[in-house]
Amino acid sequence: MSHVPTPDFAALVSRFAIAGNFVSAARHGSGHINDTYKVDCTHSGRPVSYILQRINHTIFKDPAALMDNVQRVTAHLRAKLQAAGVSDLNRHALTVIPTREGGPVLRKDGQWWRMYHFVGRARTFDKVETEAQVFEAARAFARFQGLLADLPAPRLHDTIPNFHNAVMRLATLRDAVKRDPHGRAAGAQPEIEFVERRAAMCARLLDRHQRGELPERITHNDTKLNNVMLDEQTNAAVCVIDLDTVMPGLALYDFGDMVRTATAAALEDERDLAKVFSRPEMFAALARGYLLEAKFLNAAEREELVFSGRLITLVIGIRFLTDHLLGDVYFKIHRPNHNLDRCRTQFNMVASLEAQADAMEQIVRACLT
Ligand code: ADP
Ligand code: GN1
Ligand code: MG
Repeated sequence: MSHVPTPDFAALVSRFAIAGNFVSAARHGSGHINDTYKVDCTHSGRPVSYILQRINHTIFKDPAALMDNVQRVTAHLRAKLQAAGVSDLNRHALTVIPTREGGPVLRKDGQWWRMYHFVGRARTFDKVETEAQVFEAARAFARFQGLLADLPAPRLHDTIPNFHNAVMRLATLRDAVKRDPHGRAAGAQPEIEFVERRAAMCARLLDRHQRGELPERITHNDTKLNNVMLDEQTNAAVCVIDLDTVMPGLALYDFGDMVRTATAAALEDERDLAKVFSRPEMFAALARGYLLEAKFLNAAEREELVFSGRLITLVIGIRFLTDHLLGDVYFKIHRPNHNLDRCRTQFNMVASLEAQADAMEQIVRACLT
């Protein structure tokens, strides 16, 4: 969406029920999907900040339904945190700022905009630095799943249907290879073959779900590490963010995406593949943090924790590869072949996770006893 001209931020922000006067707005964060800005205002002489986001409505086809989910989820989290005696609720649950008309999202010139309170004195990590950070982040995502377990009906909207459906993602890749609209398949042959050698992995969790062994839960579905904010002083988890994909899913998809991002020794787009591997000490911290909190997991879910890391990493790699073949229409790119580079790191991670699978199973078993 980078072709969209720079918005008139002052005019946009004036349509939301914020306290204070607009001062400035600047691009913020490194998400691949939405356009995110930090908005600085002053209120009674004091600085106050907000997050303003243009929802990517090419990807999220029904932003009104998405915001309905976000409102229900954030209200539920807030009520439960309040009941548990948590103070400073705007910092611990994402808080939607309504428009002046009272709605959760502003429709303007064909774009969809929303605002959140800015979670201050906290930061996100594209690459995690310490085991304490991983432990805290994993606990936060597990707690998030636990707090949402009793969200009242109706079922949340599927903001992106089949989001983690590995069989469907594989079929979409195969179709992209066959059509090859940009002539890029020849240059990605080793990556395509890497996937084909692992095609049988794709149905495993879906089959167990269909057999009733893996239950549907309310899950975050995008638990990469930069979607949880940690206190910049203490590293304590402050707030789970990026709630666009919160919807019914498998708990294992959330655990798997944490394995993919929290244990990676390098950034998602690192070109020096020698630097890309899964760090066992980070996996241990992740398993400890997650399992300390996720007491709700059943036996089948526990059995598949280690596998889920390999699967989700393969699937995200498949999605990067597909987007590369289709001309970079989904993930934001900042250089040529960016999605191919991202795909390569994911497949290196898969290979590293395969090599460490037995050791990882032992770590999980130790956490469970
Ligand atoms: P995307 O879907 O594009 O990943 P996110 O909602 O994750 O968008 O936002 C991108 C980045 O902006 C986050 O990684 C985080 O650093 C920052 N961010 C998002 N929401 C907030 C918030 N409420 N307070 C502070 N920072 C935020
Ligand atoms: C996207 O929105 P962001 O940047 O947190 C993507 C995830 C991928 C991730 C890969 C809605 O996450 O599914 O795992 O990029 N989100 C969506 O970095 O597709
Ligand atoms: Mg994000």
